[in-house]
Amino acid sequence: MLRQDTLGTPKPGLTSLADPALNQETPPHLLTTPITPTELFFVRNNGTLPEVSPQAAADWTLEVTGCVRRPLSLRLDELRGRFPTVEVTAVLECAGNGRSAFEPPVPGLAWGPGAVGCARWTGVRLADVLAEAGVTAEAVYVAHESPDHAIGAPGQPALSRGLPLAKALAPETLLAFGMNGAPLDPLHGFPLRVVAPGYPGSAWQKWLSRIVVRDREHDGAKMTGLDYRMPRRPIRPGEAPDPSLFDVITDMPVKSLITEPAPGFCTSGPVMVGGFAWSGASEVERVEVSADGGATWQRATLEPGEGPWAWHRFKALMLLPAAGEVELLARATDAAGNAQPMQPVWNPRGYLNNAVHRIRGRMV
Ligand SMILES: Nc1nc2c(c(=O)[nH]1)N[C@H]1C(S)=C(S)[C@@H](COP(=O)(O)O)O[C@H]1N2
Ligand SMILES: [Mo]
Repeated sequence: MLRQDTLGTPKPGLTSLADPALNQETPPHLLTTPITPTELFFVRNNGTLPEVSPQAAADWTLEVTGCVRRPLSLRLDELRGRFPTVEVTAVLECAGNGRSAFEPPVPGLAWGPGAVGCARWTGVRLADVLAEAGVTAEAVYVAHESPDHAIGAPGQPALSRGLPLAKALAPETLLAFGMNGAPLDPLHGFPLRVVAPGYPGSAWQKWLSRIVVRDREHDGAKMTGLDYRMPRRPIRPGEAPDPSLFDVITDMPVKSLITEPAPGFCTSGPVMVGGFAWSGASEVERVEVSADGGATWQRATLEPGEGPWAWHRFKALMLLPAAGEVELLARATDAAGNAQPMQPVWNPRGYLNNAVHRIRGRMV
């Protein structure tokens, strides 16, 4: 089925992380457009890269099994032919985005702020496929399987995650074969991936080959223990974590990213501060910027997003009085009243760092 089983070729211009698997983030100042071009889109692989030839893609089958009345085995052309095609513009953010800012440091990939992008995803609704399979009454969770494996361990899946049934049935959740008007790129899951808008990247299973509908939460690779889970109550560094007090991450928190000016800017006169803001569960309501450490805030203008799951561009023209070093801050607030915290909220695996984004530069 697979032509090759490799680590993949890094994209030029992105920042590669120190890891045996291919992991690259986007320097935020390269994110200049509301739709992130595929060649600039961050890459997160937990293991190998299944490179699927066009022939292998034509033979690719998606199996749907488990708690269903009619197990399915669908080739891609059948999937496309049998269900309506839909397009959703959505932010994809890794749950570990910004992990390198946690203090004290936590294990895991040391992402800066750039493990996020926003693309147009084309596919069929997972709900339509599940309706065809006939989900039974005991179903509560869908599990996703792919052929990528842990590096150096061919028998061991790299990642097998899933979705609570309600999110699997939500109209925004897709089985996608297209990204930004083209077939999915091999690095982004060609020929088929899950698109779960508002949920962490880990829920967006790439190279999807099998869906198992379950009567309980999934327990596949990186579903259990502390993986992609947050403590229900705040936990202090050094405290022994009890996994039974952790929940699987679902909706991503409200967040903003300054994309202009670039860090290390050196300028005079008014400064245009801009970027993007998004929230997994709610609408972004406002973005504010500050140049005095958050003592005072200036409201930025917010553009409408391309649909409810896209990010919003924000812009603010700031008059910065003094010459010298300056730090610019951005803080987004969503319609539910959640605002970004000033400092990351520490947790043992370093997930969901949605602290205000800060960049430093110099006025001359
Ligand atoms: N099969 C498979 N799917 C996967 C992963 C993986 O390692 N294997 N990584 C997940 C994680 S943690 C993230 S953040 C997103 C990243 O998607 P991207 O590489 O298209 O940006 O893919 C998800 N889907
Ligand atoms: Mo991720």
